[in-house]
Amino acid sequence: MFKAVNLEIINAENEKIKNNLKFDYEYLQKKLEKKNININEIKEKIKNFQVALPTWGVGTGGTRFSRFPGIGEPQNIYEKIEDCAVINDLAGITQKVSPHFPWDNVNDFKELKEFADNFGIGFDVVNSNTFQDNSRDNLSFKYGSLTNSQQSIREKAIQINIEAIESGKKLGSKGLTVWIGDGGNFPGQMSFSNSLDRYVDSMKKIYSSLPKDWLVYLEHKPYEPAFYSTVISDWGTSYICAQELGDQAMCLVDLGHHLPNTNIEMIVSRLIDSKKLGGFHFNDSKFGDDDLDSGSINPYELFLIFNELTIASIKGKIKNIAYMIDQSHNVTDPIESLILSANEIVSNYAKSLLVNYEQLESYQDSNDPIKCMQILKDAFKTDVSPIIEQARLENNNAIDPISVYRSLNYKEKKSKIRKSSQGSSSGIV
Ligand code: AFD
Ligand code: MN
Ligand code: MN
Repeated sequence: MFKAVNLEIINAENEKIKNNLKFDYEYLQKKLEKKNININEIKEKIKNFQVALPTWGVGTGGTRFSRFPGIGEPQNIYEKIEDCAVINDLAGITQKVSPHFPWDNVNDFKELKEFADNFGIGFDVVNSNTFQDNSRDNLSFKYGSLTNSQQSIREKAIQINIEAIESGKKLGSKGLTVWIGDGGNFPGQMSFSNSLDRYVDSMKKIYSSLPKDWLVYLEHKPYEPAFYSTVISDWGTSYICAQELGDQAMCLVDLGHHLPNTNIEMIVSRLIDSKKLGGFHFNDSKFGDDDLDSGSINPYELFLIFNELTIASIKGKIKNIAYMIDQSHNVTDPIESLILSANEIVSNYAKSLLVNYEQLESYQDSNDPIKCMQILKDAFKTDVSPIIEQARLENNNAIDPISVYRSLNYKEKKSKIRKSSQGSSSGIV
């Protein structure tokens, strides 16, 4: 197998800080022992944790106003996979990439799969894009895709999703995420009722093309690009549609796709109990679908989400939740942002493993909100970085991935090989 980052470099850097880590790990081990927590058991879970990287996330994003490309940006799916492999070699919990079709233009799937295999990279859930025109055929998505009033346009959108499934099958993927930008900008522009009916009809056709061992993930979003109403606006609508479609349809929670102050962790719990929680798009936000780095604004929320996931998995209510990152990096090197995001995600998962749920439930039952809050806060405040770093060390990844990455001058070197893209076009990604 080919390594995107030379293992000798990683080992040499690890060697320099290994002793410090040993000290920190043993100190945390003793602290956790007092609480009857076995640090090694947690570390093993961390070593097996996985979150998928978005192919579109390794390119520099943009806003409505402009895009400022970085140097050495990946220009095609092969180069994107190479960047994802760098992240995975350093951070180690990002073995799979989630492609976006037709953004990711692939001519030879066999060759692409072999290329990815060589880097130890696999393919996660595939995403379909029916929110941009791509109008070779005059069938524009300007007024919607799967819910468009014109049947021919709906058919085109259905076809794009079926093609995404076909592509995913060739790459070894096991799922499709469907997010549509459909909605209205003005009251009265579209019938809420007719458009939802059309969505369900279109999705039924896509659903019938799913292989039996696949899932389809329905992703909701309250606004943008439509600013008055969207067809799949919230988890309730998503749940109703998933229910209507059948067992292979699940709901996907993108952390940025909620109105401000929404209690996302409670939505997660509700979806778990209704057996429809399928996956996540991790990111963070201050105002809307900001697609900022995970845990950069509200890490406690991320922890509280994992708190719901961990208690549910202890109780046997969930398994195989699809974790993906969905971010747009406008001012940072996406590789660095994705490394830090993966680290935040796994760290908050680790913190949730520190919660004594029996104790929490007993305080809940005896109506002791202070103790309940303290149990969660104690776990959240614990610095779990020695566990995460030790897991990385044992998995042959970097104890300190950012500093190893910086020592590589990776983008600098790539800028000499990769041709740079134009700088002035706007666009979310
Ligand atoms: C949207 C959604 C969705 C989609 C993405 C494209 O988050 O997951 O695929 O943007 O960047 O807001
Ligand atoms: Mn998303
Ligand atoms: Mn989004």
